[in-house]
Amino acid sequence: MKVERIDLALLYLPYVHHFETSFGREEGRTFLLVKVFSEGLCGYGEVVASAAPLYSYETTSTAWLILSEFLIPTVFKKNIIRPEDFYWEARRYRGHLMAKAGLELALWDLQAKKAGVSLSRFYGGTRDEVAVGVSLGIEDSIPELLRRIEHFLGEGYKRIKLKIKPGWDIEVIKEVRKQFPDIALQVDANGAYSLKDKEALKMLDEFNLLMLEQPFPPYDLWDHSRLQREMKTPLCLDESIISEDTARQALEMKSCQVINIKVGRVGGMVEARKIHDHCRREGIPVWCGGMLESGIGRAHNLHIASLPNFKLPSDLSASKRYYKEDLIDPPIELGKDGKIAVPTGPGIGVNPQEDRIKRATMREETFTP
Ligand code: OSB
Ligand code: MG
Repeated sequence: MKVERIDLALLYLPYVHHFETSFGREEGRTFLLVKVFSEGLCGYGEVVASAAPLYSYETTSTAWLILSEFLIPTVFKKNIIRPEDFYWEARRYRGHLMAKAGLELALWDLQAKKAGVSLSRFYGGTRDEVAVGVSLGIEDSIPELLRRIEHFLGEGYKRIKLKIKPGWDIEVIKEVRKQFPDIALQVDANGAYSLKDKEALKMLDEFNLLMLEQPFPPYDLWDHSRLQREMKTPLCLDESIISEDTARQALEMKSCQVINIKVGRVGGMVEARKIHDHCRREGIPVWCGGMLESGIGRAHNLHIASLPNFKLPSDLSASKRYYKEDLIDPPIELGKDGKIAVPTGPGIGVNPQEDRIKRATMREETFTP
């Protein structure tokens, strides 16, 4: 079995509702799809880099460049088809973890389809549905945010995550808690604070939050440790954790008590599993983060989140919460008890709709050996 062809496409999908983080407001999402072809099968992967280098230094343009000039040629030159082999070859190149993850995930999908089993089965997942929550952006006003929270609780979501930034934090959380005293609530700052905000952040302790995610910038493990020492709310790291080594270092330094695993951020499933297993050994719970993926990337996340140490609700919501017309059919839907079923068909287990992909595509290229 050989990879016969790899397709790369640049897509844009408008959101149902804008999404604002401490980086700014976005009305839609630009991302890449990778398709890997072999013996009549097609494996799909999504590259979660955005148009601008805000969440990470990667962009859709850097990912396109790294894939087309280095990663795809490596697959053909070394005759790679196994994702683990790709992982080892791709390690030679520094960084560009989202670009690597997109191609590695496409190879995982291909392997599982070849074996005729779902990715969850292939990975050794232990649950057939995953506890999820909704991640809500910054809004123009507190009443507007309260309305949105009410709406998603009404749809059956059992955990709410709110984006915060300086000026949209304590006062907002206070109002949310006043109206919803008992909901499972957590907040995410995407690195918008610094150590000089320590006293203000400590005020979050009174709101019974599940966790405070990434208060400081990515490369600040030490400052996170200094904050965690003085806060009872568990800190969760997202952007800071890019490998098993950074996870180990963060835990050794006591920089956090929870880890958010995003397969794109850590460079693929091989590394994501290492982080998962490391945390499991250390008794640290993980959950699956999201990058507002299309149904293709979200299906991958559902399979990953079926592994045993994903113990907290993941940022995985129904298709209609993100996009009017998701790229897959049927769409992903919220089931009972705030959970989403893990797809059971071969590979990602969902059906990408080529006509919708085509309509959303702005640029495409086919690569052959
Ligand atoms: O920090 O978790 C984050 C979206 C884009 C960039 C960063 C983040 C997010 C989310 C979205 O919170 C979660 C989702 O996909 O539902
Ligand atoms: Mg985050």
